[in-house]
Amino acid sequence: MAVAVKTQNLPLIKKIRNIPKEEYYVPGHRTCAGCGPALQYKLVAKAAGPNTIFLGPTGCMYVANASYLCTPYAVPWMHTQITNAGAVASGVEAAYQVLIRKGKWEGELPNVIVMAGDGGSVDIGLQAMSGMMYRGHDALFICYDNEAYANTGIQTSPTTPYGANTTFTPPGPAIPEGKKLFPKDPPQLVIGGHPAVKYVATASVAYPVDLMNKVRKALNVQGPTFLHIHCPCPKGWKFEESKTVEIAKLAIQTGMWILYEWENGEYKYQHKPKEYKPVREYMKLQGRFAHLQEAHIAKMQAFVDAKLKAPGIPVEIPVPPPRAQA
Ligand SMILES: Cc1ncc(C[n+]2csc(CCOP(=O)(O)OP(=O)(O)O)c2C)c(N)n1
Ligand code: SF4
Ligand SMILES: [Mg+2]
Repeated sequence: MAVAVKTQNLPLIKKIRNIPKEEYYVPGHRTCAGCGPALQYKLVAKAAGPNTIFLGPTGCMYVANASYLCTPYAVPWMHTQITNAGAVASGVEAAYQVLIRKGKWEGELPNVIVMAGDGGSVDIGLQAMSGMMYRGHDALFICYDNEAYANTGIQTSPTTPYGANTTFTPPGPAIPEGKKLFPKDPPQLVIGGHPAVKYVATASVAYPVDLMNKVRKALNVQGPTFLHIHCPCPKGWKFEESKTVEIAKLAIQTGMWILYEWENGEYKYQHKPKEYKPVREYMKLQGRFAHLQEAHIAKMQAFVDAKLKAPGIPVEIPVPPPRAQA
């Protein structure tokens, strides 16, 4: 007889003092001082707890964490190719469903969590992520967004902001602003194309309780879920490593990052400032924007102003003309 699949119900955290003390992402890794992705990993692992399996596609959160046969993961973790984390997560989840149904695994279905960079989720890893969501696997896909292909030397990715200086978008006489394109919108990609997904949220390392509760809500939902987590990267964004949380907060205070949840078609916003600061306040602390001229900053401000009219909902963004006419 088939056995019903038991799923977890993780309680929401009301106050900082209720955050579990146990760590499942422990010290001893080799990420840079002030690494935003490492901070979010610690928070996600705490929120998810011991009954968790992480899938880690290639990127800083694999390479800088797992070196010389040592890892900081105190729960099962598996490396995947940068291209296929969604496919591996699908296989892990499907295997547990079968084991439980056949009575060969007596516990609850583990939390299956993909911890992918922006490259491993909405660029090189997009097809596998989309497949996992399309087929409706019970897994959480996290895009920890440091807005670059950081591990291979800070190359531009589809979430790198307009105007950023990366190793593939160096500013120069021909293109003074560095990156010309505006970023992709990962949550909207997921919401727009995947009817099986019922919960999507954005989060930030600046608001740990909000982040952890979004992890728990996503894990409590049966089916595929998606979190987009803003993670400042001192090396790639060129800022002092003690300012990671300050920069993350400024992103929200200037409208460069919007915190929201999308649940069954409804939007809810969190930590929305009463008044937004100019984007310049956020940009001036980061060396990746140091070359920008007034006109470029004004273009960024106009983009953010348009986004804030309908936060979380796609807006028309400036796109370059077809290449032949450029
Ligand atoms: C198919 C493939 N292409 C390129 C690479 C090289 N590569 C390894 S890590 C990486 C950067 C990944 O960027 P992201 O997913 O954003 O994670 P981050 O390093 O920023 O944490 C790249 C391009 C690879 N491993 N596999
Ligand atoms: S390059 Fe950025 S993301 Fe990678 S370990 Fe350093 S701070 Fe973290
Ligand atoms: Mg990245």
